[in-house]
Amino acid sequence: MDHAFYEEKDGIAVITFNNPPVNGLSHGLRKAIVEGVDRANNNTAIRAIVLGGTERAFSGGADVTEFGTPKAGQAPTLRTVIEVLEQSAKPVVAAINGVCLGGGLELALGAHYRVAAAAARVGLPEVKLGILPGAGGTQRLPRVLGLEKALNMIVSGQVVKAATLADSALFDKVVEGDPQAAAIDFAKGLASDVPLKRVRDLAVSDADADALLLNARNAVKAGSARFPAPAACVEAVAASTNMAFDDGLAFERQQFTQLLNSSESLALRHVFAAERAATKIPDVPADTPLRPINRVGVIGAGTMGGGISMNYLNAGIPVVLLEQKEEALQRGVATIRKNYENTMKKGRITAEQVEERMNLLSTTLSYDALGEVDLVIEAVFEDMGVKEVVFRELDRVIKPGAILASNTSTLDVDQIAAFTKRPQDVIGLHFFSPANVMKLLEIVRGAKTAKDVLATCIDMGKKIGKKPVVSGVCDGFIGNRMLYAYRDAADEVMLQGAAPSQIDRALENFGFAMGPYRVGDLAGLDIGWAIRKRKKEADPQGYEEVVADRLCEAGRFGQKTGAGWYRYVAGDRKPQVDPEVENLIETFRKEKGVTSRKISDQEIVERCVYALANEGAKILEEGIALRASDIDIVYLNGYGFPLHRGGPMHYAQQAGLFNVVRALRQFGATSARPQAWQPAALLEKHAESGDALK
Ligand code: 3H9
Repeated sequence: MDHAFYEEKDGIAVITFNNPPVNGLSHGLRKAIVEGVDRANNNTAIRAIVLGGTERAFSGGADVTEFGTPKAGQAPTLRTVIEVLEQSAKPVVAAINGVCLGGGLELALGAHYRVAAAAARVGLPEVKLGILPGAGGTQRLPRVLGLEKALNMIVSGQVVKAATLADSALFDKVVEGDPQAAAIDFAKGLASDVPLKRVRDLAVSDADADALLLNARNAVKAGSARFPAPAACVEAVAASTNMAFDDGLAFERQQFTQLLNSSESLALRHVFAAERAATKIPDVPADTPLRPINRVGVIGAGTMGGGISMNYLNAGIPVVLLEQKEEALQRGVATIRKNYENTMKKGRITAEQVEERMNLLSTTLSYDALGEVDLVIEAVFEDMGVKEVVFRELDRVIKPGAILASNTSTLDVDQIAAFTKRPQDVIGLHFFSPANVMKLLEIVRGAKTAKDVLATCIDMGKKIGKKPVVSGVCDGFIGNRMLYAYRDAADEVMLQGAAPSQIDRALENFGFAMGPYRVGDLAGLDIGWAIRKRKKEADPQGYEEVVADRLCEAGRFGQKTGAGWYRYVAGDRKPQVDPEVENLIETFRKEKGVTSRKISDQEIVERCVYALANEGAKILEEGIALRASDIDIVYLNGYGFPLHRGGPMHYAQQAGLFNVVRALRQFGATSARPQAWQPAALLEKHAESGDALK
């Protein structure tokens, strides 16, 4: 493939990048740019060089797929390409359209002149991948934007429209429409006897530099234990103010290399690729025609139904909300309004936006009002009998071709689909509470779900700002099924001697937003108790009692009753360790014949996180999840797994699958439920071969 096209137009050499989808600066493209510039410089008929990309992208930056491969460092490196531009005897003009990010912007900063489309989007988002701009961006951007603006952009990774920077030295010209024609005109108008402009020759001057840098250092301090990149960005930009240009470049380079090899950057880059992979389904072609979603019906105006509705209202899609009783409907609508008004008070939306969104919401008590919706999502009580009534009604009233979705978190979507005469149109859309906030959307593909229904739901999920992940049908789907394994692992280590507070602390230090017992107290322990009581009734002999049963028997349902795994002082959500709970657990241990032992935080983390990864591997080998990285997306966006660890499967991979399997076997050897620790066959296979889980 030609990575760039070279043309000559009226004495101007035009080099057009051709590396779809976003002109990532791969080895092939880097080489093609240098060859083009050399060719132009060797041709006496050429006066100037114009570099550009496509309408979509000047360049999305360094080719992230090359990271960690020999190609990344293969000559010419991006730094060399930039030097070649800067030292070109003939003027180089960058014509910037679409996105111009990271290495793409660094490349443009190596040109002598820059002409941009007003709508082009520019930025140095490297920090979001856990690195910093490594091809001179931290030294050159402050020279054209000034210290403050450049510092903010580099530390935040913010991407802005070229029009907003039209007055800065970043651009020589900002135009409406096609920047290439404008860049060619600009190049033709350049006088031949004027010395070429080089960004490296500009000074970074800011009287407040010390104060700005101090502020920036303070701002990034808190997060730097988990994410070192923002602090490194500040130091690299600081170097632009107090080092000679080439020394600044060398400092930036050293910081870049260090970050590139950090586990945080590896995790963030994994997540970048994982998010994009998750929406691709091998047997569903990318060009599958989508069904239109112009109107949505939601059944149930409780917390879940209300939150789900808000996603569509936010995206400008009208919603019809259905309830059985007028009172419940009014309560649901009032909650939605209150949520919007709270967002407005925080200044995130305007009063007009609140009204606009509320005007898109209509309500009904009758299924017959749902005839015209394109998608209906039920969020009613989690009981198969109730779902049956709802789906039979929906099948009666919903127009042909509309999508029928259940928000079930555990029930069998195939069984639900069988209540209708159109199982091909039925799918699970598992939103996470609060549904208007949480990013995860588990899309449950039934055995008969049509491909275009799946493709439409993935696309719709992206449009409403969710991270969609496809799951097959099983109890708990991907996320909750793994959660059972995680909680069981926590309960087992508690039984062996760890206090709930130690378990929570260990997992919070690992990076979870909240440990499992604090989560339990927040969510309420009575819900799980009710489920367990039903199980016990159904199978008294097979039922295995847990400590949580004792808490509930004592009326300790969590925060709402002032006591659960912890004690709470009225009006304060801060958990207090409660000796009563410790006694209760110790009694339970004695009854079970367990002598408690001292357990390290590391063991707690390994047990809980490896239990997640092991269940994840079973889900993968059963084909419930399509990829290991899909499981990571589920855990990062729905279950508070720490981002800098990249998800449970990525974490296990980094820990070494051999080590994980070995630990699972050890945990199983001392467990009262050894089968729960049986390593997944897939984990064993990969531990043996050393191949990465895919
Ligand atoms: C860097 O530059 C380091 C330098 O400072 C130093 C070097 C020494 N490379 O997001 P989308 C692919 S670090 C290769 O779905 P959108 C992406 O995987 C880099 N491929 O579309 C996807 O592929 P597929 C700094 C890339 O329109 C397709 O493009 N740059 C790259 O919503 C479409 O992506 C960044 O951090 C890349 N750099 O958004 C920018 N970027 O179709 C990261 C994207 O096979 N990228 N792809 O799934 C983005 O922010 C967005 O992808 C972008 C497009 C705004 C470009």
